[in-house]
Formats: sequence, C-alpha cells, structure tokens
Amino acid sequence: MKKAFIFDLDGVIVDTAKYHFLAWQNLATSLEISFSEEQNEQLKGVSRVRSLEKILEWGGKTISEERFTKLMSEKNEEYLNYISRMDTSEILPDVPRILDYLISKEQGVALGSASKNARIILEKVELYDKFHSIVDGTNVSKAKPDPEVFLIGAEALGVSPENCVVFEDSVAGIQAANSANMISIGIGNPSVLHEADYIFKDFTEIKEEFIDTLVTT
Ligand code: B16
Ligand code: MG
Repeated sequence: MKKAFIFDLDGVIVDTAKYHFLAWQNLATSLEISFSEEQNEQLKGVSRVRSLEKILEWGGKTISEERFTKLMSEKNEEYLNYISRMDTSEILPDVPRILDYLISKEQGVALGSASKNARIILEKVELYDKFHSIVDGTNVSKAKPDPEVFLIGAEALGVSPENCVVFEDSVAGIQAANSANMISIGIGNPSVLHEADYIFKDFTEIKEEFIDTLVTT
C-alpha cells in the first residue's frame, strides 16, 4: 500500500538553522539582548513570529507592533541573503538517497515545514521536483506542535495519517507528528528527540531495509 513520507526542511534536508542564528543574533544585538546557540536550538521548528516573541521575552523587552513588524522583515531580508548563496552542497548527508529510494518505490513524498521560505530553499538546493506536495509556513495557520502542517500534507497526497511517516529534527515537530497519529522519526540527538518512535543521528544511519519495513507495515 502507498504510504506518505513527510520531511521537515530545516535540520532534516538542509542546515539552515545556522543562517537563522546569524540573522537572529544580529537582531538581538541591535536590541541589546544576548542570544546564544542554545537559545537558537529552542527556535527550531518555531514560526518566525513566535521566534521574535521568545527573543524579546528572554531579553525582557517590549516593543511596538510597528517595530516588531520591521524587525521581522529585516531579519528575513538578512536570512534571504544567506539563502541566496545556497547550493546542492548544503543538502544534508544521504537525503537524496532516501528521497530517490522512496520515489523508486512509488511512495508519496511531501515537505512539511514551518518556513515561509521553504520553496526558495528547495529550489536553491535543486530538490524542489522530488516532492509531490509542499506544505510550508505560507499554507498553515497553526504552528508546530499543532499537527496542521502534516495533516495538510497527508491530505494532499490522499494518504490517511496513520499511513504517514514524518522525519523531524525538532521536539515541536515530533509532537506534531505524534498528535497527528503518524509515525515519527527523529533526526538528531536522541536525548532531545526521545518522544519519537525511531531516532537516527542522520540519514546515513537509515538503511533501505528499514524504509521497506515502513512501506509494508
Ligand atoms: P521562516 P522547519 C523552521 O523550519 C525553522 O526551524 C525555524 O527556526 C524558523 O523560525 C521557521 O522555520 C520559520 O522560518 O522565517 O523562513 O519562515 O524546521 O519547520 O523546516
Ligand atoms: Mg526542522
């Protein structure tokens, strides 16, 4: 039976967290707020609006709505500047192998990302055409851990949630997959992603035989 495999983008397909970090750090510095890589970790899978709210909370700052909007757009401009220089060398190890294997097995392949920039990034790394459906921050009204992004992906592929498998690097994303009643696969650190059904350091650890078991069960 056909299954759907839904991939998060940042931290699963490419490591754009480093670019989010540089842009958020610049913004935080302009507000005299200190911002660490550990704090950036907590912004993984979190929407742009919520990320800025959290940074302001950490710094104990309140700003006007107008300034909030301006800062978000400046942050995104800087982020887009980094993105514009991306190429295929930034695809995380063995992602193309897994995508091509799923396609060869005629499985559904979707993107489920919180990012409003997901389509540009997929084009830059030349993976856009590998996806049957792309659901990103422009298609959802509720951020992860709400399951909306993955449920839209499943519906677009005509596959019921229990026949979907989600690859995620963030805690919020794993929780979203679990509450959608999908199989969750954590990509990254087991101590952070312990709520996932399966956890792998990265795609180099995922063998075709494992994918076969997901396809047939
Ligand atoms: P943007 P994902 C998420 O992508 C990032 O992990 C998160 O750090 C970012 O704030 C969010 O996208 C929104 O991104 O500002 O580009 O709309 O992990 O869900 O693919
Ligand atoms: Mg992610």
